Amino acid sequence: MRIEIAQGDITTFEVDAIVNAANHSMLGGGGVDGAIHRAGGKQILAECRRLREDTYPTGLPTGESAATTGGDLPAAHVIHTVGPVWAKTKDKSDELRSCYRTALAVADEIGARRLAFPLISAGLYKWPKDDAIRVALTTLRDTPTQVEQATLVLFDGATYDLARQVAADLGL
Ligand code: AR6
Repeated sequence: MRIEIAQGDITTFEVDAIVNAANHSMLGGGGVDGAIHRAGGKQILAECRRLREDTYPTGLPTGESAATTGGDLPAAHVIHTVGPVWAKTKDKSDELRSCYRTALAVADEIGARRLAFPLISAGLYKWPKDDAIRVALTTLRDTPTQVEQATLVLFDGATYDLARQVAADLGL
């Protein structure tokens, strides 16, 4: 799989699926979640509600992923995942890695070959950005998948520069 790093608003990316850093409720929120629901329209929310009723009555668990339509987005699908809230006293890296792994597994199930990922947990959930980037890139590198291209999308210039640096340090 080719791994790319880009700066911008993930809702504009013309890929098969974009990944959403959602929460357990799947009913929207702030950050990238809010942007995706705003740009994608109410079809996404309708499918999220259906998933809650049929499959996740108590919410989408941390580290798991589920797909809906992309609604009005250029991407055909949104793969919703729930990152862990960062905690100083507990290492939740396995849960963060699981987000990337399960998103790739869902992409394989729905046949999405080109994906765009936000930097999961690195906003409202406060994960330190350099470590969030390292976890994202190494998990994408190490997970077997039929996905051909994964783009890590950084919203602001400083985080994009940091991602380029971390990628170079990892030899990517
Ligand atoms: N495109 C790309 N990246 C974005 C965009 C965008 N349009 N908007 C924000 N980011 P966050 P989390 C970046 O907070 O930390 C929501 O309320 C942002 O700069 O969206 O996993 C959910 O409902 C940051 O680097 O997700 C949950 O309650 C990254 O996306 C909670 O936030 C992730 O920030 C999830 O928190």
